[in-house]
Amino acid sequence: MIIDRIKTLLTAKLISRRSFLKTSVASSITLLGLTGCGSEEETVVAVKEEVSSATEPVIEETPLETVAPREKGEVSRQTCPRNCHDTCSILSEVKDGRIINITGDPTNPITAGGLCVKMNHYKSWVYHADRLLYPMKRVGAKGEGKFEQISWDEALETIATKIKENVDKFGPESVLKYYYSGNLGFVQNYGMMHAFFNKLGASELATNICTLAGDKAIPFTYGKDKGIDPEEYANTNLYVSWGANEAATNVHTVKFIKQCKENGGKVVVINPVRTGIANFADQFIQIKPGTDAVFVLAVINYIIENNLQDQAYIDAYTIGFEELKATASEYTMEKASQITGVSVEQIEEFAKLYGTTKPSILRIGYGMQRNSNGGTMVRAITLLPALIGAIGAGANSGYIYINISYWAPDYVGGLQAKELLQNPVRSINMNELGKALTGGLETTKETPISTLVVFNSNPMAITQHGKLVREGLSREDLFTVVLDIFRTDTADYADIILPAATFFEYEDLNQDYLGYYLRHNAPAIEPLGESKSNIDIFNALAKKMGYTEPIFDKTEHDAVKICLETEIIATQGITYDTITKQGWVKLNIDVPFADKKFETPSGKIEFYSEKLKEAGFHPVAEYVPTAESEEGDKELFAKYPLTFITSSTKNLLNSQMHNVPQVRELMGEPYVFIHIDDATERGIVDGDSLDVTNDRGTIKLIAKVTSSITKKGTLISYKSTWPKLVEGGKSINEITSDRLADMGGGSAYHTNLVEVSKAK
Ligand SMILES: Nc1nc2c(c(=O)[nH]1)N[C@H]1C(S)=C(S)[C@@H](COP(=O)(O)OP(=O)(O)OC[C@H]3O[C@@H](n4cnc5c(=O)[nH]c(N)nc54)[C@H](O)[C@@H]3O)O[C@H]1N2
Ligand SMILES: Nc1nc2c(c(=O)[nH]1)N[C@H]1C(S)=C(S)[C@@H](COP(=O)(O)OP(=O)(O)OC[C@H]3O[C@@H](n4cnc5c(=O)[nH]c(N)nc54)[C@H](O)[C@@H]3O)O[C@H]1N2
Ligand code: SF4
Ligand SMILES: [Mo]
Repeated sequence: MIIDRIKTLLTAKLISRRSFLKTSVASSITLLGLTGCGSEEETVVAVKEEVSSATEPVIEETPLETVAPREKGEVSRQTCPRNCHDTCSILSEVKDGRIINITGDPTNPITAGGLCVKMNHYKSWVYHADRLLYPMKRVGAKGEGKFEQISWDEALETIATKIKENVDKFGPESVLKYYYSGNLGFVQNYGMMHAFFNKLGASELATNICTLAGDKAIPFTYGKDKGIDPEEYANTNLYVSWGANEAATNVHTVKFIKQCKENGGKVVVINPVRTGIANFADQFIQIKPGTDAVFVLAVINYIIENNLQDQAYIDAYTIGFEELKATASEYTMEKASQITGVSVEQIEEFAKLYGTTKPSILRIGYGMQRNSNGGTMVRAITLLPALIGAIGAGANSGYIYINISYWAPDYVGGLQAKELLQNPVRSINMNELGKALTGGLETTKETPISTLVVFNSNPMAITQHGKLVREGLSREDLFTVVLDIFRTDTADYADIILPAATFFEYEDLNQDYLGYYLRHNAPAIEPLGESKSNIDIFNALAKKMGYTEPIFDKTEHDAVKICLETEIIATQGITYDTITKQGWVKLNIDVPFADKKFETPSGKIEFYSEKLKEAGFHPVAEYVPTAESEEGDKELFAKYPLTFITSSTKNLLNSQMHNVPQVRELMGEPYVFIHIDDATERGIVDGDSLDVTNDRGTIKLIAKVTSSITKKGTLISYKSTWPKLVEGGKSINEITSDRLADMGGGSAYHTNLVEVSKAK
């Protein structure tokens, strides 16, 4: 049986390569690019999975007996709306009202035919036996998970009545929406639901949970964050992966990074974790978490001491070079090596390479800035490309962080009816949900939150300091409504659960937040059971509340059209017909900073920033230890000496897919990588069940003992399993910190000290 299966896969792989070559060169590269990008022991599974996904679209073309004939159906085009850089274009086939096949669209250059290990299981997700198909009301205790089916009318009536009651008693600001990125569609995430809360006068939710410290840091240097096109990785001479994990979080760019190498370029990884890219990088710098600013300043010092900077560029387009020189001179190689755990030779090797290679691209990941010193780390990194004149020097030169600032706000403004908000309202930072619900915030002390409406998020799995979030959601006086596709841990605390449709069941518009594409999502099938899209749900609720504004009569189709009429899209000649024809269109975006105009106070790149100083930071850059580290808190470190990083895994997309049995089988029990020295000191061997503990709580993980994935002192696990699906009922975010990053009020998930022991 197994041999037959492997034979089928291998035959199909060959066939698929052949026919992919026929269809598009880019898609064949995807096949090559996707294989071998997983880390160590994960690679075998990854190869099998990606092969199976890549073969799906072409099986019908093969006459071989080993491959079963596949049914054909009507094809429509979707876009994967997950919070994933790739934003894959999808083709699905429908027969008799049911999806029979889901594949990547081979015509798109980025996503080129394959999906990813997790979303290869999209069909099992759409038709999952646990899909919520009807509205439900809670009949057990909060968190117990006992619900009873009710009608839509009863559900909406109950919600409208309770909201009105709570608004009368406590005021509209006692109502809070909690949403984030379960679905990043312009309509279904940023659309008219916000008009509903504006009309109500509910509290604002300050987003985001993901990139804020970096978002805030970059403009100090460049005025605005404008990253290069990731397809250009293939055309550069040096690609630096800095605190990113492309092989897990951005799989379709791995082929471009490999092309960079194939063309003679160099690849460097700077990360405390040996990522998939590190496996083929020319240099892997396994840095101590939270210390990147020291590394950068030592590199800058070396570049200036060796006169490798681009002085003509610096003189023309920057201010503060002398201050930069003076600041960097304090960061000697020896000091940097001691703090970062990277050898002097390695720092020098990188400095020489970076100082002498053009063009180069710095890929700044998001993991690093989820730290109490995340903003200062990103600020320091942004100084590097300016020093060597890489900014505005061409399409394949510069840096890339999150490209969404080019366009997003322009698209959705019209859907949110901001004019309906009559008075200014308080804003609650989504990173402090636990505190907000339990009276731990100044802003919620006087008017506690009475009503919580959750959509596109699963805070019990993804939000920091889970113990507090659970405490808050358990409050008997809190009325909670959850819109979701599944009965998540969060939904278990709801008074009313509303069944949400999947993106195969509604229309939307999406934008890559890294690539330069705009993509359309057409519905493939009718919503399953009585499920409804977010927009349909909020429109119906608005009617129950008695709202008569025309915005609540707009359908999702209307909303897509409104977005397409906004200036940035309309001026590029993109219409409904053009976008729906192929499902995606590449936006015409200039080479970032080609005009050398910077929206900083000086109009130049600012090595020295007065604004940064006014905000309470070093005006150039500095090293600040993280709040939970040996230097940051000696007492805490004595108790909890291990830094616990919990970033992405290729098997999940945040909390999504963890409830799909095939995916859980692939992943196995949640695990943590522990360095062999740390394990030995504690009598831990590979496979042991561990208690991972700090003052916020204890969770259970299986030990994976390693000598290379992480260094001594750092533990690596991943976000964001469902608490109810793991041993002990508590997952990663039970023990992560809800302290805020230094800039922008961002999250600091990785500023997290723990101790481990064999499970009791
Ligand atoms: N420990 C740790 N935790 C982290 C992070 C970390 O680095 N470490 N990273 C954080 C980051 S960066 C992020 S962005 C967050 C992400 O966290 P979230 O934004 O919560 O994202 P997801 O887990 O993808 O999705 C949440 C829910 O949305 C639902 N959903 C999907 N589509 C729809 C729809 O169309 N309608 C409705 N109503 N629901 C839908 C899904 O079923 C799922 O239950 O996690 C954060 N959590
Ligand atoms: N498969 C998959 N893909 C995803 C997601 C997912 O959950 N699964 N999540 C999506 C979301 S919401 C986001 S925001 C993006 C995130 O995309 P990425 O930024 O690529 O991923 P992260 O996993 O958050 O963190 C990246 C890396 O930061 C490193 N890191 C942590 N601390 C430090 C540090 O102090 N210094 C340095 N140099 N590195 C550090 C971690 O080791 C990790 O490898 O990915 C998206 N794509
Ligand atoms: S999760 Fe990312 S890589 Fe996977 S299908 Fe969706 S967009 Fe593509
Ligand atoms: Mo994120």
